[in-house]
Amino acid sequence: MNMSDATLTNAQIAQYKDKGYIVPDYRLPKSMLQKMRQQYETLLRDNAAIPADFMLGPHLTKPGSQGIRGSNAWLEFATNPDLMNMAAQLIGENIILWGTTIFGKPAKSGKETPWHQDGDYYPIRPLETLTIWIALDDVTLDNGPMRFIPGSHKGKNLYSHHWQKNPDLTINEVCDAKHFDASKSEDLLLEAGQVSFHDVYMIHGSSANHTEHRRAAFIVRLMPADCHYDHALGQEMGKKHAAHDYGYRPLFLVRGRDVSEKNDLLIGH
Ligand SMILES: O=C(O)CCC(=O)C(=O)O
Repeated sequence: MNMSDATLTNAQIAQYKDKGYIVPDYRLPKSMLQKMRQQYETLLRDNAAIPADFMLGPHLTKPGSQGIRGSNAWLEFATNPDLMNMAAQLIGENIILWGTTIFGKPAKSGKETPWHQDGDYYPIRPLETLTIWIALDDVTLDNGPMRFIPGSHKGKNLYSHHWQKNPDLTINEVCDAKHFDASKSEDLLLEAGQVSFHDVYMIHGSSANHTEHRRAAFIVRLMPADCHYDHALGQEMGKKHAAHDYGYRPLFLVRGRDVSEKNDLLIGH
């Protein structure tokens, strides 16, 4: 790999600010991608009772309320120095990792992720999060690519959502249609090992996967350590999203220092 691939260009940083997402030139080294895919097989085997569509916190060895038995290997993948270098270009040198998820989108049965904003239920103040979306498989138009509404992050608005109880959805909080024009969406077509970065205010979603090809992605949530991950607020919000453990998430200071001086770096560990 060319070293410069792990560095965002000024044009890419400008695009992140303008559109709310970017796909850098970077690709994970083949050996890392292979290890991640092996770890994913292990994770699925160790957690056969948990639906593969949505697996919360594979980087945690202490099971959360979803009961996942995870592994440190995912923490290592999530904090890969190349990824952190690019993240630092977008959110600064003080970085806290507060979550990971695998959206597995299994072949033939992968569920839809409805249009939503992530930030609607994050106990982070001020609200900021950078998501790194890492493709473990090739993502095509047919197997449920992520779709972004470019520019929807601008203005830092959290738009109204409604609750849609539907077993065919990965999450039930759905952004009200009046806030965006789905015909303006951009599909995230990636090869396995490519990554994208998106802003917490971005409206995004993905359709179901009816193909023969799995579309799994490992997702990393990072916040600048100027922000406060408020566990007490998380416990309050957790009443609605109990399965997400927002009140007890362990925080990992991966770079720099806790600038806010408010983050509880012990809870959940
Ligand atoms: O991978 C998907 O289909 C959905 C991911 C998502 O909503 C997210 O990363 O916030």
